[in-house]
Amino acid sequence: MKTVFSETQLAHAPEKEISDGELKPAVEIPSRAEIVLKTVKERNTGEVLAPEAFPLRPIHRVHPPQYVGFLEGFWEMWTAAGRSGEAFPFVWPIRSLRQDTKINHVDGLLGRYSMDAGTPLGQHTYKAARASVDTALTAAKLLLAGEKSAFALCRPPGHHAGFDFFGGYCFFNNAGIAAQYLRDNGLNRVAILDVDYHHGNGTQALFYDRPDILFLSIHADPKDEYPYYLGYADETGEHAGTGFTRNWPLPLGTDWDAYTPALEEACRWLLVYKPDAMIVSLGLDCYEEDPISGFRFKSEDYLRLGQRLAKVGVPTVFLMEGGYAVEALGTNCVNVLEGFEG
Ligand code: SP5
Ligand code: ZN
Repeated sequence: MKTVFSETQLAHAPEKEISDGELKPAVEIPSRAEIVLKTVKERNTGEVLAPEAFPLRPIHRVHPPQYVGFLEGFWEMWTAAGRSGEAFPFVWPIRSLRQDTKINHVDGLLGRYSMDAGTPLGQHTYKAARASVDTALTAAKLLLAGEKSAFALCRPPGHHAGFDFFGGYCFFNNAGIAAQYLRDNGLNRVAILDVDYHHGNGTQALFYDRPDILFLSIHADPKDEYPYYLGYADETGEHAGTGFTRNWPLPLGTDWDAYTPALEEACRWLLVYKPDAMIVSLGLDCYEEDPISGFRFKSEDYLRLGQRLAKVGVPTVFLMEGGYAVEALGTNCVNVLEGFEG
């Protein structure tokens, strides 16, 4: 299987993040991608390609120009306001606050376009996030050219980013943009299977009212885990999309045996839906040693995950999302790819 990766994705290099009431060392860091790339090369998974530079058009199919423009112009605005370090939002237009005012101040805009205070924005975030989208789109294009699978070594990740907001270490919704791109290039039905430990709230919301992009997610129960406000079992889509979203929230402590029934159900949905292509939002944070997560996958379980997904028998883009146990990340990720290839 071919891997797509761009060094530009390493330029987003946050130092710290706000979590558990503290400023802590950031966990969504460049070494995550570096170790996966190193393992892909060591284990000869296949050729590694640089992504094509795509125009903004496929991004604008999913995110509005105002949001994209905010991210693009952010650093200039931030430094013009006299700031120099990485930024965190801290005020949001929630219930009872005005939604309709035109905001110009960078602090107001940070809240307008975000969902949490846990996602640092820096000087090179925009260009790294663009490169991450290019990586996803290039992998999708490989499927259109006839490849049976491709690996998009994306970073920063994407599945928490919504229509017009960043959060959860995500800026552009790589999986959503790739899915829409596949639709726009002749595929009728695309499935997204999200196996990141956290619910893919951004991806779900993008396609919640659409039957042409099926969204399936297996994740830690949001009553106990980020993102808290989405990812419950009763969310199954709306309007024309009714029945085309499925969630399997699982308890903290879930191991492979407890995970398998949900995975089997998700695979049955895939068989019924018969997508022309599948995008796997491949978070690796279900791993037992993950520093911010609470599931108990072992490294060999990722091999099993890849084997199971191969049996679905659909052209597949694996697209990296989260996973923060850096030492094991390469092994776990390549285990999925090797499991899939058999
Ligand atoms: C893509 C992705 O995996 N994003 C995850 C974002 C999670 N943000 C919330 C982090 C909260 C960390 N709390 C850790 C508790 C264990 N000490
Ligand atoms: Zn995650």
